[in-house]
Amino acid sequence: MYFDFVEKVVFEGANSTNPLAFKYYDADRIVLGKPMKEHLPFAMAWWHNLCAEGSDMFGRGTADKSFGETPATMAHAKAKVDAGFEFMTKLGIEYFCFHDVDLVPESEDINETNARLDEITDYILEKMKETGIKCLWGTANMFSNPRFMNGAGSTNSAEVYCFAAAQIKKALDLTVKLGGRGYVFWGGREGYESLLNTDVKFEEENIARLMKMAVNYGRSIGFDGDFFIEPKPKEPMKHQYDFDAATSIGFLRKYGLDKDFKMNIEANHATLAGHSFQHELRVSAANGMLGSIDANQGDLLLGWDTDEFPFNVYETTMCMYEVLKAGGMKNGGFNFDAKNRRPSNTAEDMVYGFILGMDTFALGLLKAAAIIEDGRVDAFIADRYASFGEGIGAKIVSGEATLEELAAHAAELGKCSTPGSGRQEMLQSVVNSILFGETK
Ligand code: XUL
Ligand code: CO
Repeated sequence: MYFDFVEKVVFEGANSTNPLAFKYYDADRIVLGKPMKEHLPFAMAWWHNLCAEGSDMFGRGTADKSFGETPATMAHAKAKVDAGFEFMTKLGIEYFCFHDVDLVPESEDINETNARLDEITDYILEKMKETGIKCLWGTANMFSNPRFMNGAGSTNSAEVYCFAAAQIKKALDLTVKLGGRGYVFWGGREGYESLLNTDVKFEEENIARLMKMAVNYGRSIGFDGDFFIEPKPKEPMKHQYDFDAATSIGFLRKYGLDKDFKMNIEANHATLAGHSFQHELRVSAANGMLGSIDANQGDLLLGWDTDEFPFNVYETTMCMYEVLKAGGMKNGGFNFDAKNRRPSNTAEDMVYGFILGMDTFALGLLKAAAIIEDGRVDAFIADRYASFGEGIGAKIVSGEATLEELAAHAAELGKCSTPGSGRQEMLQSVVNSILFGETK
């Protein structure tokens, strides 16, 4: 037992002052016809929760994640599994996400690493059977090992490319073994620092070839979930190819990968790209590609990926509004790709981080449902485009209109009427009143 200070984190309601209780996340509460836990399939990110010790560029870690064993041993890898399952069970988290090398210490020899991965996933499978906890998605870490310094799919070295392929193949095997519903490509080093040494066209083609091979292999071993691209504009590279959702969707379509892939949208990556979280979700949903979410929050005053636990209810409300409008996520979930701040270095802080994140998303869900039930925002949007529901507008939408016909229509009118107010401030007031209601 690593988290022996808590038996189980339970829902106590908004008035509770117990820091180890949920204030808003009430797993079985029905919202818009289904329980909160089905709207919000939360996942624990193995890397942040069980591996990251809070080191940064200026200093070593502050949190002890040894879980009673010597780091970089298989005993430690197993202790992480024990701690992780205890943590998820106590918080009611039903899924986890992993990179290959989060699970075991990486050896110099990939064959040895793979043998360790086989051993640890046998152990994880046992724990999954005991607890009912499931795997949301798996991925291969193709950015930490020095061999990936010039990229993985975008590397200049055919040998490195083969190691990337080998890691993807193994990570897909493990994802299928653990019943994962998704497989993620986050292109950490798939980008460039300087165009003076980079063949962009070639690198993008090579990334697409690797993804195609992954799809073919995944399908051949029975993986019927979704492949996800997780867009991010920069960091670690100056420029990353999967800049944002629109760029990634264009890339997938160009290479015929759009039927197998969807987006895994991370809040902090959206803001790094100069977009809102909601924008990235909307663009994905509008293209039928809203797949999964990396649930965190950035700091707009900083230009890097701070991966904070989300506390901004306005943001999660708008996120959940998009998710509800898109009809939920099929194979996706809400993966807390988030870490405690460096000075929050105790086991209690790990639990507080998840309570904060889960409560913030639960509140967002409740408020988004309230916006939808209130109906004013949706009615305004529907009405805003009403001129395309009849007459010449309907003809435009049906695709039958010609440019000449529309020009003739304009000529007949002579003067154009105003298109109607956008009413932004009124709508923002509506949202505020739904969010905050009456105050004491
Ligand atoms: C990095 C990031 C990754 C991916 C998985 O910014 O978000 O942890 O989620 O590789
Ligand atoms: Co992420």
